[in-house]
Amino acid sequence: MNNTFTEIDQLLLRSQRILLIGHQRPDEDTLGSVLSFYIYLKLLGKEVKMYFNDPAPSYLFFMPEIDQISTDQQLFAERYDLYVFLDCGSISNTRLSEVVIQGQTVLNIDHHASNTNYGTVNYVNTKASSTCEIVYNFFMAIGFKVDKKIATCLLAGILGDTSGFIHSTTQAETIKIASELIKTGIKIHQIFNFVVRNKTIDGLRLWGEILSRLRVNTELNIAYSWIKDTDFADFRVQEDELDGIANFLNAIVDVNATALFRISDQRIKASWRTKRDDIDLSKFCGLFGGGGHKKASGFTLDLKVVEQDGGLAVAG
Ligand SMILES: [Mn+2]
Repeated sequence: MNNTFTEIDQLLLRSQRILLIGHQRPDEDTLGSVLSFYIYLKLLGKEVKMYFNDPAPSYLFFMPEIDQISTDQQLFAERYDLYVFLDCGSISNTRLSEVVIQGQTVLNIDHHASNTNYGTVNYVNTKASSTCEIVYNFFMAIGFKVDKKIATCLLAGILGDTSGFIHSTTQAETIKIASELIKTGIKIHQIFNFVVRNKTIDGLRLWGEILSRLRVNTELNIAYSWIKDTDFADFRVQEDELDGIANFLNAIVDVNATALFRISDQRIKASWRTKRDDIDLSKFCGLFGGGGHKKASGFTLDLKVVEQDGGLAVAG
């Protein structure tokens, strides 16, 4: 059961020391929602900090206040009145141990289908295009007028999670919200350039290599490709250059789903996408301890996988 925006408002107002937490390998949506909460709570005179397991990708450095985020676990040596999780389907998706927040007041705001309502106070809307869309609706509900800085954060999150309004999660409401955000004076094409059109030549060459590896599992009618740890050194690119490639693979017609595997020494991380309405990847990935959205989900397994006969095979 969801709490109300009024209850969330009251919880924030009566908390003084607040820690905002986003998911691992942060994207536009978790950053946009965390940063806009940070700016809002600072305006209220709160003591606020922001924690992520991993640093933000460099192409998102345009986002306001992004230099204030921390990846220092020492933040948890202190106690806070409130721990706010934004865009985190589960605690494990932050890479934090559940112990860290045991017995604490937790606010959970999210749109992942796999969210388990792990908060003390929860607001999960799986129909929202993004957590940023929920945050916008929250600000509207409490009568807070967003400024340009917050609008930049929220629009980046919406553009990121909808890949520029093309995912099935894009509703008329989503575009209406984007339109309201643009009215603050921000430029959608500038944000779009940062979020989507951000590739280097070496980065695109690596995209080409991964596209050339594409295989189809004809039994399951699934297209897949993979990324190796050594690819980044071989092509002299940062890992964040491949952000968005799993969504790009989802352009393939006539397959049930696509998978992009990241193979490391003893580990495989899978990013799944589908365009089909009758497939629930969140449930499927849940079978392997992962989760996400119906049409975009992932999981990680401790498994050694190697290249074999032009495809992938489990080693041993
Ligand atoms: Mn999201």
